[in-house]
Amino acid sequence: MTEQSPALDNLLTESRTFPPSDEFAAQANANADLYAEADADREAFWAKQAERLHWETKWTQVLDWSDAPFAKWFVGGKLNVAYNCVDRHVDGGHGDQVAIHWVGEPGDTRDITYAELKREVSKAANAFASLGLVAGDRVAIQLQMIPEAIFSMLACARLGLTHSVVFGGFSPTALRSRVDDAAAKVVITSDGQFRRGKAAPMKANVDEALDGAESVEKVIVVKRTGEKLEGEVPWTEGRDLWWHELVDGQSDEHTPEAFDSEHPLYILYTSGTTGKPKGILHTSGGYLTQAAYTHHYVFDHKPGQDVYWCTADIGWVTGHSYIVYGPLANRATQVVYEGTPNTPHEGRHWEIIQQYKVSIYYTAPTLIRTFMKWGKEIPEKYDLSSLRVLGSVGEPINPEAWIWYRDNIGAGKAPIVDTWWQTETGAIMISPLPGVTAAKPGSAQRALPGISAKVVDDQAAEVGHGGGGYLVLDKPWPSMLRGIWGDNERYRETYWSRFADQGFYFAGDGAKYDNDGDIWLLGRVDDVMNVSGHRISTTEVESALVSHPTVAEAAVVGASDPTTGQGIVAFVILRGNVAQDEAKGEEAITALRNHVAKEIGPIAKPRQIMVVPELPKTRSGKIMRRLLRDVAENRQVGDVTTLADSSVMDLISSGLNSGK
Ligand code: 6R9
Repeated sequence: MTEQSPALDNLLTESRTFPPSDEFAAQANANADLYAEADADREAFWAKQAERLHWETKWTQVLDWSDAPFAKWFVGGKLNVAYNCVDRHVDGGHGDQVAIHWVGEPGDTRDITYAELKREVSKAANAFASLGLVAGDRVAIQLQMIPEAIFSMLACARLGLTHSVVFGGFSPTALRSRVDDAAAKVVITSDGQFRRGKAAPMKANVDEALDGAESVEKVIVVKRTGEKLEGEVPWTEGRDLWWHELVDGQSDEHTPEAFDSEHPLYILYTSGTTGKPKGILHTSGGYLTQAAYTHHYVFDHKPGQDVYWCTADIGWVTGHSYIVYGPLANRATQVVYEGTPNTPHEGRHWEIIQQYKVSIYYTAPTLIRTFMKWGKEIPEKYDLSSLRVLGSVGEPINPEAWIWYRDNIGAGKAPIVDTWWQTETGAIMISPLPGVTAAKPGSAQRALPGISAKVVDDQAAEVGHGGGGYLVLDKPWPSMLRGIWGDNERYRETYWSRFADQGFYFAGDGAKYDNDGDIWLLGRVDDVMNVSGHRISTTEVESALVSHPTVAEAAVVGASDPTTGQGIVAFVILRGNVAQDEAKGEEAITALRNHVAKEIGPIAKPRQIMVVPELPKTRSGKIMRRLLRDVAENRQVGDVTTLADSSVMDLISSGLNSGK
């Protein structure tokens, strides 16, 4: 990847920059001196950030890296994570501040103050303790976005139980393998969940998953859909307990115990390129420090003033760090929304922003492109003037989507923070700082103060400005993963073997520096195509397609090709406001192919472009290119269990077959 292909040049032509306004800069949490301060003494910098938290016992050493790649941060320190996220704010006189404006999909709402959150978490902690759970035990949680999901996570943290949240849409097989791997003693779920206006069973899936699961002693069931759910909720006497029967009668007082800074806080499974999912392990002190630090600076969050909304699901790491731990540690008032963005109508998010005067909004590029597809007329109907910071996470954001987001959601002025990080990194690593950075659409730009990232070539040598290669993290960071649950060897192998001599963490992402030395993420290294010997990233072709006025979303894969090695096959979704039949026609498709050639170069011209109604995505919004490659190569479509909506592949295949 050292040699520069024409495709890699393309993103460099994106030269628009958006410096912060004086007004924003004057009030910003961050300032440019933070970088120098962190560079001067990294450990002192992190020690200062750790002071954001309440420590029962102070640490004696900031970082112990002697057993690399197994890090220990804030060695000897003791704290309770839930105390830091809840009780501390009540003790500080903020018990009446709303912690969570919860909005249910059917329209029911609940405002939860910090005082109430403390009572709910205490009751749940007393309930879990009554089941005999002790610090170190694992609890699996498969819940939709309801308050009990957050109460459960915090109650676990309060007792030193290690939670493993499994996304609500995952299949019984996926749940079972995660329950078994962590040997979870308790599983928390609900009777059913509302999805697009309908009640769908949850408990029935959990029962299917747990058939014969040996570690599981109790299943706690939150009643959410109740009468609305068709059929009986299957029940195993002696094992299953209703949440309200177990929790409601408990005392709402509970004294938290302080745990070691390195006490395991949670396991979160993420899919590997092959084989079984990896249980990414996060611990307490360093994790919470970086979650709180990044939430404070990257979102310019002001407690008591801002209303923050992160649209992620708690089944994803973004929900852990930027709904539960970071914001609550920082005494945020936040919106938590249960449902999908188009239930009951496509303006639902904007309606919620208008109603609660949301000031910070953090979402994923896939959703921004979906909003583009629905059309700007929809957000135009709402008052979004409360918004002052916009965030993006999960994928590279195409410059066109970035500009659309800023213009149509951010009134042409809200700073956008494009935040790069991973389940493994635990918290944001590369991002502009609002009020400091002159933002560039499509680039995450620069490692945060205290963090070090580099783009290197195959030989681990840092590439020059304008060069592309692999993204590595060359220094340990507080919220880094502490391993893969039960598999130290796989941890070393997956992340630390590629650049073992240099001790770099291999992120698995392709990246490049532009001429100013800013970092552009180019997608997973396995998403790089090789067309006639030219390395072209899927991201770049997708960006070129989305920059065309008829295209809302695009996914690009490299399909094997007898002459060129790989050929570029693109799947596109058209924008809502274009004449669909015309835009699907041969002429329009040729125009699109030429558009890509013009934007990137003839080598990047897609061999084939297919217009589809939907794209296969995981719930965290990542396109599953593996499945599209199956379609492009005329294979039977592979495992779809991690898709947010598994019917999408049928929709794509049937659309294509009928179109031919
Ligand atoms: C937080 C999260 C991690 C992978 C990561 C990269 C992609 C995330 C990005 C981004 C470009 C961004 N990614 N944020 N790529 N720009 N701002 O998404 O965690 O689900 O573990 O995914 O997502 O490829 O390696 P996770």
